[in-house]
Amino acid sequence: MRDDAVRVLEENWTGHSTVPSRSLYPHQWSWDSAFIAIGLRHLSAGRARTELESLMRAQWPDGRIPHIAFAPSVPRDAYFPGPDFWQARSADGTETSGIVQPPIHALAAWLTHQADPAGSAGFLERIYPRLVAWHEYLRERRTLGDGGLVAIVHPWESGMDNSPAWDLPLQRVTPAPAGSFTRRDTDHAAGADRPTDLDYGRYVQLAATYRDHGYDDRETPQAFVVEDPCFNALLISSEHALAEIAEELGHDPAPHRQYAAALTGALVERLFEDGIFRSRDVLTGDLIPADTVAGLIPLVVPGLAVADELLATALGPRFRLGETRLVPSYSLTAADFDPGRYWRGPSWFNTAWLIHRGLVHLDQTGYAQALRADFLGLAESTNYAEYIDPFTAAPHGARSFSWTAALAIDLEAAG
Ligand code: 9WN
Repeated sequence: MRDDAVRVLEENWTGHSTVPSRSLYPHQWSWDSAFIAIGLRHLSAGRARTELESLMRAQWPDGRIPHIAFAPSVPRDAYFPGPDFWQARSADGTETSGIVQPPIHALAAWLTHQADPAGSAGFLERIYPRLVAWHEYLRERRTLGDGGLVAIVHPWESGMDNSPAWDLPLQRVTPAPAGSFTRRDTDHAAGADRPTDLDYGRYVQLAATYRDHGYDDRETPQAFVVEDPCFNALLISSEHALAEIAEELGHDPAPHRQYAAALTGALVERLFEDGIFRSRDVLTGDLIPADTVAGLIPLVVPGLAVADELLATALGPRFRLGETRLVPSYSLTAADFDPGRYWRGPSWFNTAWLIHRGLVHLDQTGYAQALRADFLGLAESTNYAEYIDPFTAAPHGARSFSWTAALAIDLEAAG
C-alpha cells in the first residue's frame, strides 16, 4: 500500500468523512465521498462505510443527496458558495447545498460491502432504502426530457463544472452581477486554471434561481437542463449495483435491472453520435457538439452495444488513449482545447479510474494495464494532484487531493 496515499487520506479525514482538499474544498462533497470510499475500503472497510453513511445524513426528505454537506467547524466563508448562500438543511439539520452530483454512490456501497461482507452487518440494510430514495428522486423529479434519461440543472451537477459542453446552454443565463459575490476558489488555485468570472457569475445565478424557488423541480424556471452521458452512465452502473444489493438482501432485483436496461437503451438512442456520447440540451432538443471525456464514461456500462466504437474513439485522434497522460477531459482536436484550464483539456484521475474500469470489463487488458501504470506513477509523482496536463503531466489545482489518493489505493489493490 502506498504510504503517501494513505497519509493523504489520514490528513483529510475529519472523524466521519474525508474532505476533497483541506484548502480548496474543506467540506464533504457527494461524488468525492463515493470515490474516496472505494479506496478507503482497502484500508478500513469500517471507515469506508462511515464515509458513505455520513454522506447519507445529508440526504433530503425528497431523496436527493446534495453535492456538499457543510462542516460546522469550518468558517462559513471558507468556500463559496457556502451555507449562507444555499440556505438548505437535511432532515437531521446538516447544512447542505441544494444541487446534486453524479450518482456513483450505490456502486461505491456495493464495492465497500464486497471488501468486507462479514463485517458489514446492517450496512446494506441501512443504506439500501436511502439509495433507492436517491434514485427515485432522480427518476421522478429529474426525468425532464422525453427519452427517459435524467437531466442535470446546473454545471456543478455534472462534476465537470467548467466543461465546454456547457458553453452553449450557459449562453442563456444572465450572470449574477460581478460585485454581488466573492469567489474563494481563486485564493487557493491559479486563476488561469479555474473557470472565468463570467462563467462563475452564471453558476451563481443558476443556483440562486433554484434556491429562490425552494429547490422545487416542478416550480423552478430552469435555464439549464441537460442530459449528460457521464451522469446517466453512472446511474446505470449504480442501478446494476442496486440489483446486486437487492439480491443480497432478499429483495427483488428485477426493477433495478429493468431501469438500467431502459436507461442504457435511451443513452445510446438519444446521446450517441459520431462515435461518442454527447450531451443533449433539453430546452432546445439539440445535441451539444463538444466531445468531452463525459462521452467516454459509458464504457463502464455493462453490455453497451456501441462499446467497440467508443473504444475506437478513445484510442483515436480526439483522446489518444495510451499516447497522452491519463485521459484528456476535452477533445485534443477542438480549437479551444486548453491543457491547463478546469475541465477544458486536463486529465483527471477519477475519469481515468472509470475508463480503466470500463476497459477491464471489456477485457481490454493491455490498455487497462497501461492506464493503471500511468495512473499510479502520476498520482505519486504529482503528490496526488487534482488534475494534470495531458502532455507534460504538470500538476494543477489542489495537491493531496483525496480521490486521487483513494483511487490509487484501489488500483494498486487491483494489480
Ligand atoms: C464545485 C470537489 C469538487 C468535485 C468536482 C470539481 C470541483 C467544485 C468547484 O470540486 O467542483 O462542486 O468549486 O469547482 O469539478 O468534480 O466534486 O472536489
